[in-house]
Amino acid sequence: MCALAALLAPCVVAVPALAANVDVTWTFNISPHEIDVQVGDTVTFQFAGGHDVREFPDAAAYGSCNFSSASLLGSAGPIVVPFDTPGVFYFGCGVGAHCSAAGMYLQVPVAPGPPVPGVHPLLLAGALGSVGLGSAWLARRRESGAPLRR
Ligand SMILES: [Cu+2]
Repeated sequence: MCALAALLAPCVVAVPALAANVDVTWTFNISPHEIDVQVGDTVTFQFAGGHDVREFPDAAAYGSCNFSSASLLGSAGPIVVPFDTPGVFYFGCGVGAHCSAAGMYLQVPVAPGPPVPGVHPLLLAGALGSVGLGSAWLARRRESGAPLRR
């Protein structure tokens, strides 16, 4: 029982944090230009008007404030952007020269979320390993002709 408790203990530690939201005041010369989140989190661009939020397709477009292939997410805040997959996502304001000259750009690295709750990977691997070992042992006993029970 103690061994089982020891196995289960990491599961308790691995319980995921609740999804978080980060508010960004979307204005000239935002700071910082990078916000780190996890899968499941959201970022909310807070602004009244006079700006927009566009998502760049890649780092190159982001680095040069090139909006030719960017997607418009909205022209009035608040704009809530959910992050469902890991990766780095790039945003800028497409109004005038707000991106290139007024610092309205933001990158959001999204880290993979915590493990799926319920089954700890080590516990699952251990259970599968035990089944595998048990089957192999049984097979060897049968091959040797030894009785399975005395
Ligand atoms: Cu703007």
